[in-house]
Amino acid sequence: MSKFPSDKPVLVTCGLPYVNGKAHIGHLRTYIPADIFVRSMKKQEQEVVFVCGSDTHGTPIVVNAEQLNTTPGELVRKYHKHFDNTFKKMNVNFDAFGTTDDPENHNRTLDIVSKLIEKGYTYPKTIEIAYCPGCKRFLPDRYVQGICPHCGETARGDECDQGCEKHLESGELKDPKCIVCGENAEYREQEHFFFKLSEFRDFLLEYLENLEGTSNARNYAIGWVKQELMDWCITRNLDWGVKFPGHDKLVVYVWVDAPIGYIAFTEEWAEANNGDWEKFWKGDGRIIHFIGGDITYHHCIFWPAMLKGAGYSQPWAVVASGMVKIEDKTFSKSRGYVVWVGEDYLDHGFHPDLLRYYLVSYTSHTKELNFSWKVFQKKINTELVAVFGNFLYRTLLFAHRNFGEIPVGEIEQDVLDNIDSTIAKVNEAMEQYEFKKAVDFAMALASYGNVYFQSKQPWKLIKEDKAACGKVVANCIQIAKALAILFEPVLPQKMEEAWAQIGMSSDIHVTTYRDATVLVNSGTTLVEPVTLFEKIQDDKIESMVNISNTRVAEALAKESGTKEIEVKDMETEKEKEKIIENENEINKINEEITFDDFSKLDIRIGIVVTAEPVKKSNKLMRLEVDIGEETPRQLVAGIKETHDPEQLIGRQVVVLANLKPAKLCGVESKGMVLAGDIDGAVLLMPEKNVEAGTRVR
Ligand code: B3M
Ligand code: ZN
Repeated sequence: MSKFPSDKPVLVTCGLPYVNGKAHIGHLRTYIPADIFVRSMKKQEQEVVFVCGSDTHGTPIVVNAEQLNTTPGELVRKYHKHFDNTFKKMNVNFDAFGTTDDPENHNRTLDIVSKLIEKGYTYPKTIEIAYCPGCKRFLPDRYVQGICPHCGETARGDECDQGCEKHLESGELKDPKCIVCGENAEYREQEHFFFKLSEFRDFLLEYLENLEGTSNARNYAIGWVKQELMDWCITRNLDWGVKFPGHDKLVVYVWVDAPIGYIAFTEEWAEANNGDWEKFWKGDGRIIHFIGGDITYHHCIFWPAMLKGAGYSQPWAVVASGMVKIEDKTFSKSRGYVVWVGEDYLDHGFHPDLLRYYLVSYTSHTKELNFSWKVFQKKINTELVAVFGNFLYRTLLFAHRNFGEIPVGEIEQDVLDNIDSTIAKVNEAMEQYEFKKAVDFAMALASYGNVYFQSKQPWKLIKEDKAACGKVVANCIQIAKALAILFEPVLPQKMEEAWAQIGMSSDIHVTTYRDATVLVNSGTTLVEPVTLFEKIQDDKIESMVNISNTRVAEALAKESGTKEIEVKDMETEKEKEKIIENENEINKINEEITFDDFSKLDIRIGIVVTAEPVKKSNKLMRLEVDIGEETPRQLVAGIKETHDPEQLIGRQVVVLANLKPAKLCGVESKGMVLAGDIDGAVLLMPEKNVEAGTRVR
């Protein structure tokens, strides 16, 4: 049975962007599919409200403001505007877009937290908080960096963001350091407040069984609840945020007031539109959260428990997207793998709708999405231009030239059936949050239109039988009308233009799927059409690729520093070989070095691409190792006696990448492969396969 339209109103929300920097393509993976979903709901005649807002609190904001020498208030005002504008430009159409610093959110948070306190779901506890003796202050969450106790990766105070992604409680992080001054932090005792998440285990298990949305969210959450639920510390030592009731020096943890923003923004929508927010948050309206997969824990566990505890309704569905990669590399601002929505896309004259199309048609919503300029170009050129655009343009141009209006002609049952079945399939896919499938079904109708046009040969018919030709054209325009409606959620601005071109004067954004089979009006004047989608040229894409390559190269240079390490005493070839062989005493610990000394070493994980023995040497092997650069590095290693070339290819090794190049037996080595020297060389290898170029620290 289909889930929509339902008489229960639907509230759609998107994960709130931290407004501490610019919008990038990774952000859009939540907002664009959600906007498409909402527009499609409207076309299905489902009552739906769409809210979002800026996440303005927590250390992500405070730390950034401090680094940028501004106040949190200034910072969030600036980027709130930026996000609001970006969403408007990308045609993401929220009914309300507030901020978590709005009075509505302060009040709602106070209400919910007070209810949790009243009902005994919170308790005080003395815990260890990182404290910086240098800065003389407590270091919540992102103010502190150290080692994850679970996986050993570098982690922040509240989450292992680079490793196992686990949430960390205060005091868990090992070797804590202040991120502002770099000093070692110490743990000091302080009283904080906890939320009794552990009491919600049975509730959550039952709740999650019935949670709608994508299965990735539900399954992960069930897995976590079955393991162990830890109580959450919900207070922090910060000035900026929502005050914890009765404690002037504490604010609530950002993950308390951020999701409450969803309620506050619904209230803001209600105030402005004479609507009723309680039908969602206290009634049986359906709340659907669109989020990035990395914040599933917060939305499927912490948030429903908090709502339940405070006596509010819980989300009906959680739709979690896969991650975004940039040109096959893990998204990373510091490494330059980022595509900014403004300066890298819109400012280059690309139409917002094209990116919307790419983001939903690339792959299934829960899978990883790889942004690549070349794939972007290919998809636009071969799908939007060659199939959809081509059908619209040839139909409308032919109609305009030969009739000047929509000709008279009976619409064939087969055409109407095809439109109906496409709509049914699109709806079904939308209901399963399979946006790619939905777009593909719509595109299949465009292909059907092309085949229809081609097989009926209207260019011949016009000379033989104008009435028969008129009928073909009328049918094509019916298909074009249906396509405009079906594609409006994905390409809202372009379809406005298409709508005008087929002679429609109504507002396409309020049309419904039912309108798609309402017969077109013969006699409607047709203006001369213009092509809706232009082919993206190779040189344009090349220049975009250059921009991103330059950014990555700059980031790399910045990261590894420009100075190469001077290695002394490497006069003769023999001696150089000796160092590589590492025949020195391994027991004696070398002179102490500082962290700064260590950080000059650029050590990376690489993948061996080529391996061959160096002919003139007994010990040396020539390797080519991919360390994430454009071409693999040539390295020479003293491993000929211990390793077969075949066994090495494809293996991951650890490379010192900024060692001054040296010639060994006439072969240049640009860096060093690291190995333990116990009984012959023992190559260092990572515990599991990671991306080539991954830094070792
Ligand atoms: N501001 C962004 C993130 O962690 C965070 C989302 C809040 S949603 C209530 O992805
Ligand atoms: Zn400090």
